[in-house]
Amino acid sequence: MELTTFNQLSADDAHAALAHCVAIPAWQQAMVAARPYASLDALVAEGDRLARQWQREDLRLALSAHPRIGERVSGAGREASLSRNEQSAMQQADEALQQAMLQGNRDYEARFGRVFLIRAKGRSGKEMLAELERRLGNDDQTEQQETLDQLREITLLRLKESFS
Ligand code: 2AL
Repeated sequence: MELTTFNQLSADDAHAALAHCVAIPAWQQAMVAARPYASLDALVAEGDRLARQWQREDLRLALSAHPRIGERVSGAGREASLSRNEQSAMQQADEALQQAMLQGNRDYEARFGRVFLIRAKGRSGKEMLAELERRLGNDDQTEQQETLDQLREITLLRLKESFS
C-alpha cells in the first residue's frame, strides 16, 4: 500500500488495512485518527509511540492472534500467512529442537499463564528456545514488559511491511 492511499482511505478501510498488524482495536483506531502522515517515518514513529503505552489488557487481546512458536499455523488469512513467514526458521528445526520448544511452551504457559511471545523474524529456532529458557527465570513484571516489547517489535515490522 502507498502512504498517500492510506491517508485517503475511509476510516473503516484504514482500520481494516492495519488489522493484521496487531489485534488491539485501540491502537488501530489511534493510528487511523492520527492521519494524515507526512512520511513513513512519521507513521512508524506514531505506531511505536502508541505501542509503548500498552499494558496487560492489551497483551491479552493481542495474544489471541499469535500462534505458539513451532505450532503448525493453518488458515488462509493474512495473519496466519504472516505468522508462518515470521516463524519459518522453525521449519528447519530438527526433531529434538521441536520437542524442546513444545516442552518449553508448556513450561512457560504453566509459569506465566499465557502463550510465549517473541519476535520470530530474524531469529533461529535455537535462539528462540534460548530466549524462552532465559525468560522463564524472569519475575512476572519483567516478563510482562519483555513480552510487550516483543509485541511492539512484531507490530512495527508488520506495519513497515504493509507499506513496502
Ligand atoms: C509469533 C508470531 O506469530 N510471529 C512472531 O514473530 N511471533 N508468535 C509467538 N508466539 O511468538
